[in-house]
Amino acid sequence: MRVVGVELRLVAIPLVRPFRTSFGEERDKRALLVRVETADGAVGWGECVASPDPRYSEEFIDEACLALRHHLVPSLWRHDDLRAEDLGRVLGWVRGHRMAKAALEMAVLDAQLRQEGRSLGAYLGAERDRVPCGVSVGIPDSVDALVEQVGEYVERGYQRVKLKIEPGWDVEPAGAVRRAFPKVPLSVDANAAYRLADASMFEALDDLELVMIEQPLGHEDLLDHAALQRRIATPICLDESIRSADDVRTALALGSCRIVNIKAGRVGGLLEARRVHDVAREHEVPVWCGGMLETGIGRAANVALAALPGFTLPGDTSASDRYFEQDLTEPFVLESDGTMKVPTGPGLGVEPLADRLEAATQWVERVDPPSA
Ligand code: OSB
Ligand code: MG
Repeated sequence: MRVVGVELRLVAIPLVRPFRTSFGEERDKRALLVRVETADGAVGWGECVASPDPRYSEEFIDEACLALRHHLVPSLWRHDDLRAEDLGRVLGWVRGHRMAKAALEMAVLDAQLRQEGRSLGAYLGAERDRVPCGVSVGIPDSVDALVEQVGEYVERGYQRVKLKIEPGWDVEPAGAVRRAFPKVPLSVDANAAYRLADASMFEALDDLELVMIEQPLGHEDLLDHAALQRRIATPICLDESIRSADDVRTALALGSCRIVNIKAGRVGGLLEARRVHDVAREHEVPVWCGGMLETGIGRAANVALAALPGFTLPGDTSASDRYFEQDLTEPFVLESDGTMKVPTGPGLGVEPLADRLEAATQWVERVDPPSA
């Protein structure tokens, strides 16, 4: 495959409710989309999970654009016979910028698989046609509002509810939710907001029988996570700390976690995400698919990934209507059993709807090969 042109596009879509975490609040979803065209006329779409500000990770939308425009996309021009499997090598000279790399890989892979008439799930090794879904609940204004929101999601059938916590909003709201819903699988996500000195708060959370505590400590604090895991019974799940399959090997060797959240964007792409999955599986460590409030484009990839056999816990693969009034693609829906169908069409199996895309677009820029 020869890539002959790339389009970068910023879209913005209002969220149905603001999403607040320990690191900030989002009221609309902004996403950088990547569209590649090949010499044979195939088209592929990718979605970059970088946010406008470098709060969740050091990556952010503007720098992802720069990395794509000046370094990543131009690396493709020299290759006449390119496949997605080559991108690790072709883009490997660029250090970091994993979210930007992942978006380009998704687009190339989508084009490649569309050409082959093969679905992303089948390509990755999906073993299921539906995946169990959880939901991630932002920090609202009050405990009552939280309990009400959780009730809505439980009613809809989500199989696991994750509460965002931060210092001052932890044991009390999580306890209130646990009392209101004694049987619902619950987890909390601190997004790196605590320190090992806060261990007693995590010990108190043990009483709530959570499925896991996600990223309690700083993203570089693998030793402290191991120390915390030795002090608490609830499994620690790492999100921000895991940026590669090598990171998982290190974290598991240290005992820093017992569960891994996999986000393809965070680890540099779907192929590295599969390697993360494989390492965890060899260690019999459960993984689940995280989310970054993706539009239908990124969601399609998440749901395909989540169908791999090691994804044994419900993911943050919620339905389109949990995020948006109108998604960019046909909506992803929650089935009555709390699962979501894995797309079966070629490539991602979805594409942006022209009118939605038009309405959401903030700007479009082309990156073309130097004219011969
Ligand atoms: O930590 O998992 C996280 C959203 C944006 C950034 C980080 C995280 C999240 C979520 C939402 O928890 C998951 C989703 O529903 O997409
Ligand atoms: Mg998280």
